[in-house]
Amino acid sequence: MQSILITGGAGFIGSNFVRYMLQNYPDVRVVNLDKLTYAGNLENLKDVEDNPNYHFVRGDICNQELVEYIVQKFEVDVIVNFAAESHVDRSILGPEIFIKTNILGTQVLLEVTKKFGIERFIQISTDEVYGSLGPEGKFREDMPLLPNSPYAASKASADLLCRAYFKTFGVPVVITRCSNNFGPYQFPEKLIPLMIINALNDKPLPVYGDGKNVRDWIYVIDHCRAIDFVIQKGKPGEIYNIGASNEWQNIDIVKLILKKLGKPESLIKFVKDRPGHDRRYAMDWSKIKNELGWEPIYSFEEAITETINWYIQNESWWKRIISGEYQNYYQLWYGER
Ligand code: NAD
Ligand code: TDX
Repeated sequence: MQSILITGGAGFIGSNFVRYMLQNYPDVRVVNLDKLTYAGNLENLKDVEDNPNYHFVRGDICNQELVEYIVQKFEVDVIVNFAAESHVDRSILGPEIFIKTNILGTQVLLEVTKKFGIERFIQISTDEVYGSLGPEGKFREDMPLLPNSPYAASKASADLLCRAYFKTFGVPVVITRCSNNFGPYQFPEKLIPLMIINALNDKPLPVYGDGKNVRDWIYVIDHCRAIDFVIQKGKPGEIYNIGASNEWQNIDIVKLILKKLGKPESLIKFVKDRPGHDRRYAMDWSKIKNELGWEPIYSFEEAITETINWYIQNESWWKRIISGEYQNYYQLWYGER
């Protein structure tokens, strides 16, 4: 690998991955193509913007002409596609953009990968494509795709296009499906940062339904490490689940955050459930462990404490975000709950 195109690199996981690549591969050129939607934020990458190996291009993955130009200009040999509309609740409010970016955008990237013979295309997918689990069992790579939200359906559609481009055209696609990430730079619409910030502001913490939905949490840097393993050793046409065997009921995560911040549980407010709310996610990640040798290395206890501290120390980062468009979204979604 000499030149990697990271799409969506100004978002939460993408920015952590850009930083990870620049730190671990000082000889690799890193190109970040990001549309800078409400979720994209160049402040996430302030510390790397002067790195001579780092290049930022503002643009849309749906723009094939632009993607072709970038691939030629920077002699890209690997593409990692993080660019997406990523929030389930927003996909309930307005699904169209999810279809455009997550499905049509992925198809554009696949087409360019095919046209220029790019060596690897890594599609960053999600556990949500499998749907919802009962109290037992875990998602395996060979399970059917049963998405329940417009977001999950758009990600599942992109996975199927990746499969088709591999089978029909031999495009060297590898799909990863990771469980819920947490860590620095996560946009405060997602559970963990939303709860930290509301608690810091002594605002109600909106827990959907009975709070007993289960998510399997992984520290974002462990996810970045797994993607690195997949770039190096992943087999084209294969799918790799990524997880950390760290299941939590939402209510327990919320109580943990309150405890660590020294805030009262009376801030918790049970609100109207998310429609189509998946009950439980849990990943079987034995394939990536056995075949590629990856496993998570960060302790949840330490990583969540560090993440909470990051939000305490980076108030100006989130204050700028929550004072903008976020307010309209928050009113629209939580106002009626
Ligand atoms: P995010 O919303 O924080 O970031 C998405 C980024 O994509 C933003 O920078 C945004 O500006 C950019 N983007 C959106 N539309 C674009 C377009 N048309 N062209 C170019 N850039 C565009 O999302 P995230 O949480 O960092 O997730 C990144 C990827 O990882 C997504 O594909 C998501 O489905 C997947 N994923 C996320 C999680 C999680 O827990 N957050 C778990 C598994 C998989
Ligand atoms: O205010 C809230 N209250 C609440 O109870 C929010 C925002 C969430 N929740 C619940 C819903 C979920 O059960 O917390 C859980 C986590 O919610 P999100 O942070 O919205 O994540 P989730 O819906 O699980 O999806 C995430 O993981 C898979 C990411 O947002 C996706 O991008 C990824 O694909």
